[in-house]
Amino acid sequence: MKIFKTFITLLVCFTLNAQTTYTINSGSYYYTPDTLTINIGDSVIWINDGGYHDVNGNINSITGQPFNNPVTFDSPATSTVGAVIFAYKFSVPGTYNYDCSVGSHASAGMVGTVIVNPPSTSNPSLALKGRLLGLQMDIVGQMVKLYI
Ligand SMILES: [Cu+2]
Repeated sequence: MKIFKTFITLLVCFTLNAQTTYTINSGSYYYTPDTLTINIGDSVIWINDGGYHDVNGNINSITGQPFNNPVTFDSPATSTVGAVIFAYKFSVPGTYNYDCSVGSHASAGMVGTVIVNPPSTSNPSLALKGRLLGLQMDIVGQMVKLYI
């Protein structure tokens, strides 16, 4: 029974702390997927399928106005096929718009959005308080307390 309880503890901890890395393929003139919804703490990497591209979340290349993202990012451009153009771990929730600032790529359609869910949406199990499989369980933030 002790081994079983330990297993459940590990399982709950793993579920609460699970973080995902998503890949966005980038090419002329697309980001695929162009809209991606993730949870706070997840990471995104943009891979270059071909061409010369960057990941610009600073100044909108079409309008010249700031994107006003929760956090500003702006990667260098690369022409290396298969290279990581940009990798970023999102730790602030909100909507992030970005484009490729190379040439007229943005107006050709090379724009994208990443939506980062706040913790309450990403981890609905955080609201859990009660009994799991007969074990008294409290969840406080990222901490799980099991009373066994
Ligand atoms: Cu581009």
